[in-house]
Amino acid sequence: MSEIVTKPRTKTKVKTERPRLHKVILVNDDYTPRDFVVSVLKAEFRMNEGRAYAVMMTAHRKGVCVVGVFARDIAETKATRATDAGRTKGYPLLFTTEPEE
Ligand code: TYC
Repeated sequence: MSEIVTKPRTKTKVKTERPRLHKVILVNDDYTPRDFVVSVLKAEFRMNEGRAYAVMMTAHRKGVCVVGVFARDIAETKATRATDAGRTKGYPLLFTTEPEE
C-alpha cells in the first residue's frame, strides 16, 4: 500500500508592526517669552540657537510647530519635561504629542 504524504504548502508569516513614532508639537501662546521658549528647546531637544529660534518663530507665526519625532515614551517624556519647565516659571508653555501617520 502506498501513501502520498504532502506537506502543507501554506506558510504563516509573522508580521510585527513597527511601533509608530510620535511627534512632539510646540503650541504658541501669548505669554511665554520668546527667549524662554528658545532655552527650553535647546535644553530639552538639544537644538542649537538657530534651530531653536526658527522652531519658536514657526510656532509663534503659525500656532504650532513640530519639534521632533521620537518613540512614544521618549516623545511623552520630553513633552512633559518641557511643559513643566514653563509651568515652574508660571508660563502656559505647552508641548503636546501625537502619533505620526
Ligand atoms: N508668542 C510668544 C510671544 O510673543 C512666544 C512664543 C512662541 C510662545 C512660541 C510659545 O510656542 C511658543 N512672547
